Amino acid sequence: MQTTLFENFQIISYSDQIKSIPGGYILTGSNVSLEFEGTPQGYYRHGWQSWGLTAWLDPQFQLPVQKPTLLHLMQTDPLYVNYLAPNGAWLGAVEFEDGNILLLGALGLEAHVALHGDQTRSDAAQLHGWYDAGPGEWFAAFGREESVFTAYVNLLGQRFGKTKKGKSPRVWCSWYSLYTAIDEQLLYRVFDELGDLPFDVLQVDDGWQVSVGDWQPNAKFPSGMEMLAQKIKTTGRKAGLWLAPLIALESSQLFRTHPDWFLRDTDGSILSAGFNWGEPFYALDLTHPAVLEWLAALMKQVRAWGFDYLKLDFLFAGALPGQRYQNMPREAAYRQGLKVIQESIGEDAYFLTCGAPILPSLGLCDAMRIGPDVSEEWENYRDARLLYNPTTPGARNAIRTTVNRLWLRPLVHTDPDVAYFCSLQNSLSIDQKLLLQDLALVCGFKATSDPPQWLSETERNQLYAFLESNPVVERTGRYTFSLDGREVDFGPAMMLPEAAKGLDALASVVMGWLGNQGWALRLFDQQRKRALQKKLKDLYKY
Ligand code: 9PG
Repeated sequence: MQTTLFENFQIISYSDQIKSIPGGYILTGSNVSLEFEGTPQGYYRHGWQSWGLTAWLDPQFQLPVQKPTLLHLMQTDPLYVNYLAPNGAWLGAVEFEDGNILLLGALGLEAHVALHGDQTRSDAAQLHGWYDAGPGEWFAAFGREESVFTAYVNLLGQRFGKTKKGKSPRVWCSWYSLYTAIDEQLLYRVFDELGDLPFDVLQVDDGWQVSVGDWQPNAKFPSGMEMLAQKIKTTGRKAGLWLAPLIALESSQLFRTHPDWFLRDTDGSILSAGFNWGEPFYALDLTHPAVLEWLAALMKQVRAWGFDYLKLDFLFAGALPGQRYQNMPREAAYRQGLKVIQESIGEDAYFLTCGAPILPSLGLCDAMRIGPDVSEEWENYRDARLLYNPTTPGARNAIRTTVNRLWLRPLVHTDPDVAYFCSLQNSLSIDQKLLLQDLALVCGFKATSDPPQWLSETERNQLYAFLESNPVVERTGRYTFSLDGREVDFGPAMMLPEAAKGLDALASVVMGWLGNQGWALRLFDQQRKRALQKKLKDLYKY
């Protein structure tokens, strides 16, 4: 069916069915397209999972394929990573000269949007949306950016639901200072030193487990997990724990005992879902009844230990394309698994998803990481420029994607990752640190990993004030906000690097190749661990 939409703007829609609703139209079809005249100024690209690049791009700019390819499954939507035209997961939008935008957004799962030119006319283009698994509904809207996204997110809320929790807790998380070097002694010490800093949750991140897949405490936690949770609770806070329950490392007991529980490639071999911790890891098949049973038991175990804030990470693995026990679309399989997890966690605990496919997680969690990891540096030259990888840790990458996903706020607590306050071993400028802090205030989700011992008195006071502050946030532009009347501009984080040229292009090929070598990633991992040990020794005199 072909209809002209939006009175003051000629957009031809090709879809099976069209219904007008306040603020836009609902289109139905497995393939829909909105054809418009004129050259768009910008294209809104929406990344598939938490870490995936989300930004307004120049539609003329050919986004380089990020490297290394070995990490595509864990950093991108592997189905579309090589797609040439501007494209993104579930939704896409174009911006016109007058500042109005045209949005096409899926209201269901397994959907993708791209900006295509018209082969026969140079002045016409289309926002083209398709469902991978049969027909579904779309929302089409034209107008001011904020009202268009608000209308879209409201419709998503009706279909997927939203968190029932009020405010998000203030979190101290062990990752961005101690990384995997955590042990019982060190954490107990940090917990004691936090004193009266107003945190609601102390969250233990990666490093406590025997292996990714084997969720028992390792030798660095001899007193066990119940004691750890207990210790946190005696400080008057909730105990938080990180797990990556949908994946298992090659060397884990889980993977070795249950190879039949994992997602397979079309050729029947077990599909590697990525490479981290110095080895490949694999994805659990969420359509396998034994896997769901195991997951439910794991969640109940963690809750029984006493943890009531769970950060579940690397969740994208549950929605990767592949062969499943039961033939089911990938995101539907994920959502079914996440529901089992959510029910086993129970409503009285707080559930944060990370590395999670965005739409399929809505309504089933309280908070969602909406950008990649931060780090103690603004941008890493190798990653940004040579690998063209906007998903690796770095303050700029995190701010860019997070700010462009703030429209999700009505449905889920939006976690921008941690803010830093300490100057020790941190190359962020004061302004860059402030941007991260202000982003946390805009998101309404405050977290840090700074151990109190690393903070000067002034820095500790700043952290205290940050945790206590509750500014009135007003959006004044796409990247600008007013916090209690103070202007904040996230613009400096938005720019993407230029594609590598000249010598850099050569270095890019070499680095891309290296990044695909297991041994190189392992070496890199070891080097990072050594540097961390040295840093902790310096800082903690251990
Ligand atoms: C623990 C960490 C922290 C962090 C998570 C996640 O693309 N990557 O290679 C990649 C690796 C790790 C990662 C993010 C991306 O970090 O976001 O907060 O919990 O795991 O290992």
